[in-house]
Amino acid sequence: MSLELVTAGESHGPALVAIVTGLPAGLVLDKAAIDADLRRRQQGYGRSPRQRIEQDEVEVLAGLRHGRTLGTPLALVVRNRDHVNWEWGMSPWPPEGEPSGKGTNEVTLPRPGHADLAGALKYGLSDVRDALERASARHTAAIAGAGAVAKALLREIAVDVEGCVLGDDLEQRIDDARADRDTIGGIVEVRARNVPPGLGSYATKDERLDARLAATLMGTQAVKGVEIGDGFALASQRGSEAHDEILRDDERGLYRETDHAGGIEAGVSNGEEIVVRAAMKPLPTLMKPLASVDLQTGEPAQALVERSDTAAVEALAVVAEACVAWELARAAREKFGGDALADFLAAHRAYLERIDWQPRTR
Ligand code: EPS
Repeated sequence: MSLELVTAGESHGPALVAIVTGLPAGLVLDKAAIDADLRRRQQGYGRSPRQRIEQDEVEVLAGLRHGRTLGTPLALVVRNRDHVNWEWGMSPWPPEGEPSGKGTNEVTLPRPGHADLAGALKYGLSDVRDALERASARHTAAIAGAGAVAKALLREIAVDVEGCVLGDDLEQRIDDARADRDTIGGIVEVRARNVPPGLGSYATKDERLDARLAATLMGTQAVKGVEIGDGFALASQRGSEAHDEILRDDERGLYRETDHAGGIEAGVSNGEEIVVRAAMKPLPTLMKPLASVDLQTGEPAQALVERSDTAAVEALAVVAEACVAWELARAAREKFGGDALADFLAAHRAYLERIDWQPRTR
């Protein structure tokens, strides 16, 4: 049994839902810790006024009793407060009466870079809103919730995962872009410390930890590139500079002085810090719209303009952290088994003893 996650929910629908299966029974979950990650994801410079409407908070509908997991599917819900303003437009049944408020209008002006055109063509849509509502990055609130659960499991084995934005000129870039009615992207980095060696497998490509991290990050809205460790820079280096020499002393056991591999060799964690970066493209909703075509008339037009963020790079740092935590927790659950937390922890302890591995405390 592994950890599995399925999410549901549209950006302006009633709620986002995450269902997590495979969590060991007996894991303590703290609502405040999950809510803290939901709030972190909402913050950050450059977000749209939508974030003043939403006050993301988790409701747990199943799988938890008195704060401990039951080993049964865990159901998390995050309500969309903005839904009341879109009720008519996002009604699950054919609406009755007159439309009122925002969100009732059809979209026929696809934005370059969003799901609009691809979704409209794929499903033969006359109203692009049927595609863009699910494709929206609002969905990442559900991912942040599931990531907080994964981090709770990882904390039990002293693994710590942290995301951040690279580059300190972000606010200036955002101010400049907003003044130009434009948008920006950026790069985020996630580091995971004290990950035991042996997570993931080279047995098949789907089991490789690097492939799994790349897939989960590339599966996140607006991500167009992922690198592990020194990534693209390794291509221009010699083997003698690119690889991390293997050392040993009595205190530390086996260790490396460098971490060009980003903690993963042959798709398996090697015990060093896992380092992953993701590149986010500029957001596609521009207040100064790009050229498009009206799908109703076939005539040239300007792309849809509606409320949106100038940048969401700081949000991506939190979401990428959640994605990495999720895949690491999943790989740990595969390695150590344990439908009960005590068994998971006992297997982890026995494994570290067998390989004589020293925890990484730095
Ligand atoms: C998004 C458009 C904006 C973002 C949204 C993602 O939403 P709205 O159109 O309601 O202003 O704010 O992200 C979120 C709501 C969120 O919570 O992250 C898009 O088109 O992808």
